[in-house]
Amino acid sequence: MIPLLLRLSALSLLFTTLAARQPNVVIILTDDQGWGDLGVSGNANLATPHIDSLAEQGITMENFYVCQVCAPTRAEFLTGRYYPRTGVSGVSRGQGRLNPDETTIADLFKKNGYATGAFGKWHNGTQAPYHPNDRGFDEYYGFTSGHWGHYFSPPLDHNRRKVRGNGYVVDDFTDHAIEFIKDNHDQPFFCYLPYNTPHSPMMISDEFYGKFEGQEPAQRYRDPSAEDVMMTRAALAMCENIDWNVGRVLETLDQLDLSEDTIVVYFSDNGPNSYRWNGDMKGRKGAIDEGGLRSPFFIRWPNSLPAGKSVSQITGAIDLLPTLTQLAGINPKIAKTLDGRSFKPLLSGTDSNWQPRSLFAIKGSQVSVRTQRFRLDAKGQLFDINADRGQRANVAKSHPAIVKDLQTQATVHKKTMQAAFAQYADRPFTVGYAPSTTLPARDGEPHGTIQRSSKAPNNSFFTHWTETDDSITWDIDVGANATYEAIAYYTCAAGNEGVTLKLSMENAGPTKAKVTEVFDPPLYDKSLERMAESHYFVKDFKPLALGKIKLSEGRGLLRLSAPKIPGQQAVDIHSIELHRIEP
Ligand SMILES: [Ca+2]
Repeated sequence: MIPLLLRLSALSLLFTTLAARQPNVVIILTDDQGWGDLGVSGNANLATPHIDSLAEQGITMENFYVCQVCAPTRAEFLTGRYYPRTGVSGVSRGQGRLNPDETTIADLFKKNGYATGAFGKWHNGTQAPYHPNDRGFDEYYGFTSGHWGHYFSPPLDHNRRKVRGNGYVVDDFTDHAIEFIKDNHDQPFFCYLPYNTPHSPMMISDEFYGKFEGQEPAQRYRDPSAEDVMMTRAALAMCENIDWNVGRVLETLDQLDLSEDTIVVYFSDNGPNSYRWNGDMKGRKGAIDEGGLRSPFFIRWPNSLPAGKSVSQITGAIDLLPTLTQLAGINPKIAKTLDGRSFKPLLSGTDSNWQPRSLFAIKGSQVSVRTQRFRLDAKGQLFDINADRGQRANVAKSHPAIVKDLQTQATVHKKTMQAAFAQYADRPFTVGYAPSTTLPARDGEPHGTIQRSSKAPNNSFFTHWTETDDSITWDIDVGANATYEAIAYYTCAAGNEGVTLKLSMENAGPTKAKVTEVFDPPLYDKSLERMAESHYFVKDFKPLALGKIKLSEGRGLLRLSAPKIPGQQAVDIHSIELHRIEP
């Protein structure tokens, strides 16, 4: 006789199987890939059959808009809200941080029983409570910064632990996503795959670059003299690598018999990172014109959505939280105002009540407004996008009433966004909100002779430290009164050993340690970076225990100094790590 418990569990398994299964969701977000960097958009310079298949088997949103740069788009996708409301203002020095009081799309799916994972470039905060593991993702593998200095087996973050990547980052992120999908194949999952290419550094293996090496692109930017063909070749090779990885994800879904039940979404976070073929559109990444803002967008869900359909209504990243939750039958209610709206009616064809709308792009004090027909650009010029995607003919004089209306809308939007963001403009870096906190060089301030290894802080370290008066400071907010074990990640050239490092805060510390060990590894090999001039410098760093420091709750400046420099220089510094010891 079968034990009752076993029979009951078999019964509940049966009911689970019979009940409408909540769809899985896979979001593929690329980085600096333009609308035009795909075969399906009409670019014959490259082949992207797997991504193109999403358009053939799913729905294309023809007029899908994102922000002009990375972190803002990610924030809008995660929250359904315009990015200045969420605390995000830019891409570096903590500007990408998404306020902890925002509800993310992952929070909503997790609350509804989904397994949640993110694999790739996060770019919405590094320290707790901004880390992806604090934002609704059970599983995280990638890097949290705005860009990364090396793409072959670089240092990465796996659920807040420092790990070394395995192979080309996009392949590596895909491997982890596939593993996550396999592990969760028998329950609903939400898999966010924010790839970090074709963002620079333009590193790509010969396997993908070979086809493009020496090739003259047949289709060019509308002003070919502005195009750097070396950059185009590398970007297109990176896009073919993305396509290969998208193919691996789709094949995994097929193998697990999950394709029918899985919503797959594909889009990019801003326009192309160089002038290359992009339809006839004006501008590139960073511009609040069509070229900087229009993204490819495909959504495939064989069980419920038609294949090969195109939707022309304007939509954007702010719409994804309401749309995807509605498709999955999840209540999208969040405590804050949603800016986006669900475009499920457009997908299913019941769009008779779709109301006209304006989509706004904001860059500092500049605003651009897109309506279904027009774009008012930041200079007040009006373009009839339906007839003139390239924004060549200013038709403001023919439509004075529309210009006036859109200018008013732009002004209101700017005031609203600036007022919303003002309260978040000054945010220190959080320490002690999780057992371990990393303060990278990116978030620090060099003083005296100390310099950054590269112009862009995102993946930099501090170098050229020669004077005992020099120091590095981090503006921090300590979340918990506690004693912290401090570690500095350093390199030290031969002859410079014997440096004393001192860590202090106004009323805390100091704690000191002497660098006794020379550690001076070479920079990572950059032979697979395809641009002649490289701004990326990466090397390994070694931990040095600085001792314990007792920090009090509240804001202050954490300072690293070197009271003794016996050699030519002190040390290079990558980051400070603070481990909270429970009081
Ligand atoms: Ca980007």
